[in-house]
Amino acid sequence: MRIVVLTGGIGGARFLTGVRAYAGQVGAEVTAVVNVGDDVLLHGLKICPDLDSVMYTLGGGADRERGWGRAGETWTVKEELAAYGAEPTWFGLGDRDVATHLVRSSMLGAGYPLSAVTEALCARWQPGVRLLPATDDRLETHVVVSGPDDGTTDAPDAQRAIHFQEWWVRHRGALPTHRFVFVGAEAAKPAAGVLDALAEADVVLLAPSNPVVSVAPILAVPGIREALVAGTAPVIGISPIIGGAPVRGMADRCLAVLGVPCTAAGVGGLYGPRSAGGILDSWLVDTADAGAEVPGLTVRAAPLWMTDEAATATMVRTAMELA
Ligand code: GDP
Ligand code: FO1
Ligand code: CA
Repeated sequence: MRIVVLTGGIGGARFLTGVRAYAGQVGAEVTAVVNVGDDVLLHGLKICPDLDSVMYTLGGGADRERGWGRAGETWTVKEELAAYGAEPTWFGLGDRDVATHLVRSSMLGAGYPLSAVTEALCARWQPGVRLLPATDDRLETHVVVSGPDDGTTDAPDAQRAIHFQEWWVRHRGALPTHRFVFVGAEAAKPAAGVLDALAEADVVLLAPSNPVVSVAPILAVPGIREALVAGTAPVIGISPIIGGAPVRGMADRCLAVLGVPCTAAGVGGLYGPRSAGGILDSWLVDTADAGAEVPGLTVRAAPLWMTDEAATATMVRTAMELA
């Protein structure tokens, strides 16, 4: 049995620990197709937050509390960069984390595609699932905002696009926000292995990741959404929204920008049923949202709190039953 998971960072990484445990019980192979829209080039380094969150979490090296970056991290490089006044100072690169970005950046500079670099990094972390970036091409989520920048602008209401990391980490998503743009998506191609994995999948799971800035940029790569829709594998989504709120992160802000209600039914409707131009066959919601309806979809309720690996594996088993 082959399971493909479309995933973002922290929520997706948690989910994948459960998928890996379930796969171990039933002898399945798992491929995760990971968002790259959060990726950013800073201080000459290529940083891939979602790939790293998944790799560190599955490899046992993540800071569980913070959710991103390495456990046991120190911040000397960050302090030294700040001493030079090197911008941006609002983005924290940990010393251990920097080693990952150095290896990645030098391999990319030598001409290896991101998928091959990810495989090389995973040789150390042994995540137990195959990690594929959605694309090897440059694809970045930018956010069209207005409001004060540095306070000196003559036209404070003018719209401008900033990188997703600046929107989230620097401004905490609090600027007037108009839309998300996946820069480079039109020209991007699915990374090596992605279309084959989807074609050979027995089941496709949409992790309970942020639908707007984690899953949508994956689907924006031409060919991926089409492969999901045309594929024979059932596509089952797991709601990231429980009782009208994201468990953590910025999904509420992102959904508001799209005018989509921050509810399990709202996100299910955003993905939509495959029978009516969407991508889903079934939608799993939390027991707090039992009774949620999405026209055209089989909706089932089960506990969706990913409190530990066992609870998450049970949740995955329920999702697999929907297939
Ligand atoms: P990011 O890329 O680091 O933002 O992580 P993801 O996009 O993969 O996941 C973020 C989403 O995970 C958020 O919208 C949360 O609502 C969701 N999430 C986090 N923990 C849980 C949980 O225990 N259960 C469910 N159902 N969703 C969760
Ligand atoms: N999130 C923060 O809130 N502040 C940071 O300084 C920060 C640095 C950082 C460095 C590497 C990395 O892989 C992730 C990092 N994150 C940081 C998390 C990241 O901004 C977002 O949570 C994700 O991109 C959302 O998926
Ligand atoms: Ca993300």
